[in-house]
Amino acid sequence: MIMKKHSLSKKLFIRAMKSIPGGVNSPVRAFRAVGGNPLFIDRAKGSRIFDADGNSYIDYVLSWGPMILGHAHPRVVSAIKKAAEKGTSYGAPTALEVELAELVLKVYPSMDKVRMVNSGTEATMSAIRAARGFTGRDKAVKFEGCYHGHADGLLVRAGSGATTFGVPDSPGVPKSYAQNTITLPFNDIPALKRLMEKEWKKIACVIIEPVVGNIGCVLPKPGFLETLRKLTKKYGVVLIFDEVMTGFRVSFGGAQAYYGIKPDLTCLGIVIGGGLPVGAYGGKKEIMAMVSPEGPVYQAGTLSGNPLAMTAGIETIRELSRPGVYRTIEQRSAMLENGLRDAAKKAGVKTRFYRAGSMFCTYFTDADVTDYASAKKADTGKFGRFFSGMLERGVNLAPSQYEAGFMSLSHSERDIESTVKAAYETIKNI
Ligand code: KE4
Repeated sequence: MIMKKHSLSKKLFIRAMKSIPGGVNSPVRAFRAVGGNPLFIDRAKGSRIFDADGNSYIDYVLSWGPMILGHAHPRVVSAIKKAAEKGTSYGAPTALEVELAELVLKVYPSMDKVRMVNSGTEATMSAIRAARGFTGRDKAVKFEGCYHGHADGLLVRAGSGATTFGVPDSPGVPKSYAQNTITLPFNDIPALKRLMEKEWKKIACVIIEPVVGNIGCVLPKPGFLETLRKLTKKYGVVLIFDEVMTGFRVSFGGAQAYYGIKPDLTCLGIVIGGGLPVGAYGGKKEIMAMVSPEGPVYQAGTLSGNPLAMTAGIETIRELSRPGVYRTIEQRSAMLENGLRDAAKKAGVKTRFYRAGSMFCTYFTDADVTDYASAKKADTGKFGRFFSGMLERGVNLAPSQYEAGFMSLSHSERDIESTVKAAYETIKNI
């Protein structure tokens, strides 16, 4: 195997570290969990990304989920170009925001109203604020390993980069903030029941990733989400589904459609911006009526509903709503799952592979992964060697055992065959 050249990425990284903390604008990109220097990307098209040195990779990060159609989709790119010629931001309402809002409400019938923001973090922190304003209660419940963005109160036992870097309880978050966040083990119904029976009067909301994509890919046990819905309804606690990652990913209607659970509020992001910065939160009209200027709960954003981002989101969702799109993505995802399982088995290496729709994760462990504690038992050293071996063989995976991988409509069967071949060659030498 000819080792790839990364000299330009290396030069850029050295330069970047002089002006940007850690040389990156988001920690997980720094390759700290897998070793080596991060790739600096020059361009992308379809299923592939190309780094500064011209190396090409089949990409399963897809910008952490948004590029579900594949990179630089012609319809999305030309629509953004046209929108840009009309100006890039007005700070005033536009028809585009109404169009995207109506599209989202059509696909997510649990949502009566939706507010656009600029990131998943803004979506979740605003949803929690609306729930607190609606109930008059202070506490928010989250699950260990779930990552809902970096708002202070949510960096408690958080997943994603917070777990990768061993700061699930980040310094800089005052104890008083963290005191209003209660964490539970994911999939632990008895713990959930005990907490709700004892503390419901203080609990404004429960926020959950219905499929936990920020410790890899952890599925809800049968009955867990249903029990959560029953208990939150019983005690008047607002149930927030953080579908920033699972929305349009686990199915067109997200995890709520996939599992048949109707949350009170939903947070979206990633796919609904088509790669441009968009987050959204919405749900029951009586809760959303609390949000300013309709109600007293303040939330704002200079670039919220930005015309370019709205255009990218509208075109992406229109493409996704075409017949057969999710069938194709499902077929490709299942083909990859079967291939990766076979590769590990043939190589005689114990792994666990989990998938929900077109998000997935390979854990290097020989025990089931059902929550944060069991995910933490995975062999991150082995994962690091897997990641590097795959990169050298032209496959780009998320640079951490505690992240999910994603499939796009543009991944061909040939891409998947090459990925599986690379996986077997990598795993057998691990
Ligand atoms: P942003 O604020 O990064 O747009 O979204 C935060 C967020 C909220 N909720 C869920 C379920 C999420 O997955 C995320 C962001 N996900 C990570 C990937 N694990 C973003 C990658 C990064 O931090 O660079």
